[in-house]
This record gives sequence, C-alpha cells and structure tokens, in this order.
Amino acid sequence: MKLVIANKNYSSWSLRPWLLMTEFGLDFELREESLAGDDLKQRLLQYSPSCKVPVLIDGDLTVWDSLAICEYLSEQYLGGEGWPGAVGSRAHARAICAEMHSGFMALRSQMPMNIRARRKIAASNAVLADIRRIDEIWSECRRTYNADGDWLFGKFSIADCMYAPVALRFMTYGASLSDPGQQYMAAILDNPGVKSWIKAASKETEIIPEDEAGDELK
Ligand SMILES: N[C@@H](CCC(=O)N[C@@H](CS)C(=O)NCC(=O)O)C(=O)O
Repeated sequence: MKLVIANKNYSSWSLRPWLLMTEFGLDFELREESLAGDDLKQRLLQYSPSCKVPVLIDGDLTVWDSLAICEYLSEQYLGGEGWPGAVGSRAHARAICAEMHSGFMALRSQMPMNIRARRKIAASNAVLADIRRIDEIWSECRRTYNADGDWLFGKFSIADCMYAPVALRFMTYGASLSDPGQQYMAAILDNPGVKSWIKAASKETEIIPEDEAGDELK
C-alpha cells in the first residue's frame, strides 16, 4: 500500500493519514511530492483525479482526501479501531472530525502549518474564535474521556490525527489555551510519530512562500 504526501513541513492534510498508519503500525510505502513547481497539478494527477494529496493507493483502489483515507484504513485494516468503540463516543468523534474537516478557515489561512518556523501573527478575531472553539473541543473531550487515556477519546483515534496538525500550528505561532487544552497539545507533541514527522519536517529546506506567514520570533 502506498501513501502519497507532500512536504512534511507544510502539508497538514498529509500528516493525518500518515499518523494513523504510523500509530497503528501499518506497513506502507511513502511517496513525497513537492508542493513547489508549475507542474504540481500534473504530477498529482498521476495519483488522483483530485490533484491533491494525501492519496492512498491500495492495489487497484485509489482513495483521496485525508478523512476518507482514515475511514478506509479503519474499516479495511483496523477492524474499526480507528474510531472509539461506543456508538455515542464514535458519533462525537465523527462530529468533531467533520467540524475540523469543513471549518476553521481563518485558522487554516492565517496560521498555515510551518513546522520549522517560530512566528508571531496579529491574530484576527476570526482566528481567535477558531482557537477558542478548538480549545473547547479539546477540553470537553479530555473532561469526558480522561479516565480512558490521554487522547481525545481516551484511546488514540482518527480524531487525534485530524487535530494533530492544529497542535503543530499552535507550536509555530503560539496560542492561549486552557490547562486541559495545553495538556492535550503536549500529548500530541510528545507522540513518537509526531516527533519523527517534526524531525523530518525540520530538515526540509524547500520554501513555499504562500505558507510563510507572520514575523520571525527573535
Ligand atoms: N480535503 C483534502 C485537502 C487536500 C489538500 O488541499 N492538499 C494540498 C496539500 S496540503 C494539496 O494537494 N494541494 C495541491 C494543490 O492545491 O494544487 C484532504 O483532506 O485531503
């Protein structure tokens, strides 16, 4: 099975399925495509009609879109273990994943993932509202599922993969979080898979100007 991703420093969508596959120890080949260059769409078209990464190629099957890939992996390889076991928790996890997948536009555009940078941005009200909402989601999950483990739903799940890139954005630009929010962010940053992704991202040298936001922290 092959996972096609983009630059680890910048590609927040790529991190999601990679982290699920890494955390659950799935065997896969990794192909990295640079986001730079006028031939990007052409290069990505060889993998997926969406011309976007991540893309999973499993035999004759091609699955694109980070959430669809995670869903497929959970069904096909994890016996459904990618999601919480209880139907109510699973519905809750799916709700926050859908909220992340279709929302937080201000955060996405004004705080692009840029792992190796440490920057300051003038956060707009829309960004501050996104940060508050994410803190609320994390805190509520931690309050509810704390007894079962350190992750959003106790045990590691797709929900953690969907929110891991946010923790990396907060690492770059800073964010004022509640205690449970900070503890959850620390758990993400301490995850061995996330640490190895950060290490690889920090070694990358390619610069994508549109993802370079804010002023360097002195
Ligand atoms: N909703 C998609 C979004 C994927 C996406 O936007 N990927 C970016 C890389 S991080 C991409 O492929 N950009 C190339 C382009 O837009 O030409 C997902 O969840 O996978």
